[in-house]
Amino acid sequence: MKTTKRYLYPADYMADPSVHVFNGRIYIYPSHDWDCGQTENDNGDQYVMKDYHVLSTDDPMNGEVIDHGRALALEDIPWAGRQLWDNDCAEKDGKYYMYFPMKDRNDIFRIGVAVADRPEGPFVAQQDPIRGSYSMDIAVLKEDDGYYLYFGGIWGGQLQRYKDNKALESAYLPEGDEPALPSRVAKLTDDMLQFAEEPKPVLVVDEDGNPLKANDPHRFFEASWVHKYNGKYYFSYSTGDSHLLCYAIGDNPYGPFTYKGVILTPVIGWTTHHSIIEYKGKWYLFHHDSFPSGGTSWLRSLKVCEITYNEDGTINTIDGTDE
Ligand code: FUB
Repeated sequence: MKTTKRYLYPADYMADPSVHVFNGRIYIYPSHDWDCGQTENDNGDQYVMKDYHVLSTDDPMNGEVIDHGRALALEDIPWAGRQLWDNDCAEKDGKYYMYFPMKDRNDIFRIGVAVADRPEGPFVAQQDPIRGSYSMDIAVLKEDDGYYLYFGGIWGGQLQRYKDNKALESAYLPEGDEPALPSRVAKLTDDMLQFAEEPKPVLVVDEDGNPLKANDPHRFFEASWVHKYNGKYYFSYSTGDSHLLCYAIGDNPYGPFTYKGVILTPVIGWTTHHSIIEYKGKWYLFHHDSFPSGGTSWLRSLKVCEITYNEDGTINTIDGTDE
């Protein structure tokens, strides 16, 4: 369906919005795109982000959106290589923990943690990445029994280089009827700085309980997000090369999640990436497209629109293009 959408911050190129409500206000944790002059490739070398800004608002469709400025920069991260991709933030006991993927000096994605006293930062990075972390695209779910960190993405996201949380000698990307590579989830330690357990696969299955296959255009590619609605867990994600945002429903943070449908049809630009929150009784999809940059896939603009549910808990599909 067509719906009213808003470009949230036309003054700058930003993407991959992870959104949370802290102290009654919406805080947006995006990637910060810039025109790096790189040629586009499947490894994502054109996404060479160097810092993070935090935005906030108290009215997503109409209110002022404030850019709180640089919250964390590459040069302030002790283990920095390159490419600050999709981050997320969680609050615990009045402290704010930013989780960010970045390539280390060997060009391997790891997940770092940076800590702040306020949701907008500034954030101070830990000396080293999370032990045993790999790949990218972070989302954190806060539950009564702790915090769950979701991560992973294929192709440039490097997930195909791992099996059972160990690096493979040669990357292996499933094909055809083989089960698709799943996202991963791990609970965090009480101090929020490490994995408290071995990461587990996040299975997306069909109505018969079979994992979606590698050749299914609805299979997981990157951009995990989890929200709760009516006591159920909604795992949503990008399908990458088929350019959809899809979702699946489960009974707990680990899944399995049963595939339910498409949230957003393809947008202008190669990537699609999002988060979903409830604010003041309405549900919002934050995402991005490359329409304002004329389709340049690494110059993306943040957007927001409302989403609606049907009585059975399914989400009404939104058109990714507006015209
Ligand atoms: O922004 C860089 C990468 O592009 C993200 O990590 C992916 O989800 C895609 O949006």
